[in-house]
Amino acid sequence: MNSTYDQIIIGAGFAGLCAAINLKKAGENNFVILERNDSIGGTWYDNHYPGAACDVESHLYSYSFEPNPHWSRQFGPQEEILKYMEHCAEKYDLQKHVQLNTNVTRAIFDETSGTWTVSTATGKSYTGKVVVSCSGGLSQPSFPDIKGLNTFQGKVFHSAMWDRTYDLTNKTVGVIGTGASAIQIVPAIAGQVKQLHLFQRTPPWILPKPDKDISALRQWFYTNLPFTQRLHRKRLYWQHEIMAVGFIKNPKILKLFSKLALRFLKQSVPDEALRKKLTPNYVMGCKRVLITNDYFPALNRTNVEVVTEPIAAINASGILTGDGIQRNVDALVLATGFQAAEEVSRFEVKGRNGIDLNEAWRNGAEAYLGTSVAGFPNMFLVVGPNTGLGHSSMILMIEAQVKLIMESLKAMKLSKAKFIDVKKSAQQEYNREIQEKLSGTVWQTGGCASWYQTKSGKNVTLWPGFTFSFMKRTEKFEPEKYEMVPS
Ligand code: N01
Repeated sequence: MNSTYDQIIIGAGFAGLCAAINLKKAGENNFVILERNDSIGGTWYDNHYPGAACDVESHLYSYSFEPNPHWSRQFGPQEEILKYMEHCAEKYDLQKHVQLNTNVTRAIFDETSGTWTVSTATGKSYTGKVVVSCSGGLSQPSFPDIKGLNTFQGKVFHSAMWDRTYDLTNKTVGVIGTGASAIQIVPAIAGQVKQLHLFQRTPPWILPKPDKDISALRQWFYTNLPFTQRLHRKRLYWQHEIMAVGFIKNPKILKLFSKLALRFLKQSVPDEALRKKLTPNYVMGCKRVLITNDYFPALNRTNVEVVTEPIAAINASGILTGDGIQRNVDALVLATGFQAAEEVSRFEVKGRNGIDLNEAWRNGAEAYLGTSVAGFPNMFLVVGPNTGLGHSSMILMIEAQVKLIMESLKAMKLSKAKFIDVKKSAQQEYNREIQEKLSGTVWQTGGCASWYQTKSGKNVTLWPGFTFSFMKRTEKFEPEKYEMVPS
């Protein structure tokens, strides 16, 4: 069975919904959104582990065109973010465009017709002039390569695949990983479980989270005097942009924040031995800086142990560390992150002359403005290579990319092009510039390994600049950077 559309959007997370809303606003209605899950929401649907919340303030981590005056907290919890997304889908009448449980397996471009054929695991295929891939930068869970993991007889969770039907009460639990997910999970379950063993490989840098309820009065102001909400968003925006100076321009600025973090650690963890385990030995910012108020208190609990001895193996009953100590556990939480830099395309993509996207990206993913890849015409990526942020809200980048896509579609329509293909030279020049800028940043020089980089050390995930500079570059379609193939 084949259905024909003007645009095919892959993924119904923040990026996919943003693309769909903008298509609607431009009067386009013949598009489909293919979503692998049984609901919209993307990462905010997948990541429903206990304690899941955003670590960017909700008034910034939301669409600029769809302010929500009713955020209950500074940093919205997962359920509230998902509800906001559902509200957007309903308001812009998107549900009728969404095909759930539709996992894309392949996208093939036909140069003669200038169309893409997208196949799915359900056996259905879709033809469209344009593909907007919004399949997520952090959507493929990464499972640790630990000997014996599959021999464990208890319950195993990945943080992004939480099983809410499993009751952790009075269980002995092992948590592997101390990233952004783990620091939310550990405090949320520490009081419920009998014993928690937290296996830490690298301690994260942690700052206090300026989180609090948003009062009814403030919500009233935001509802009735919308400029107050806009002002609040602006203030948050600039607060975050200032952080970029430290990450990109002058890592010395981060020294100040490191001092703050060390003081926070000292105040929060009285036990010196534990504090030592929790003290990072790399430059702040090299890995994502985490914010939390309840992680250290959770680690101070008598039923929580921080294990820094490397894991030697997992066996049927638990975890064996290098020092020969076996810790038996009922459940194992893998808060081990996502395949980001190493993950090339999740599904097969074939562009002009049958070139394969994974093959084109074998030395690390790259695109022009994170959006177009030479040889893959009329395919646009949202949250593509080097569009991630270490300092602010991804929604800002998503909106900028979608704006560029809309401009590209407009230009294509005006010139009656069959398809547009970014020039290889433009892509190469852009990526040379990006890699050069990245070379001086804390992400490359900070002395850590992170999901930002490929195994060879190439940073293919982060945008090395301010968000306003990305917005500026994506504001207009530059015809000279593309090959416009006439109909
Ligand atoms: O994953 P991570 P995450 N043995 O990759 C450890 C976003 N996010 O899911 O640091 C032992 O950060 C690994 O150790 P090390 C956010 O962008 C946002 O927590 O590599 N340990 C690390 O401690 C974030 O950056 C929110 O030495 C192993 C951990 O697992 C991104 O998602 C919330 C191991 C993985 O940390 C990913 O965060 C949550 C092994 N074999 C996530 N393999 C918001 O609030 C890995 N580890 C918006």
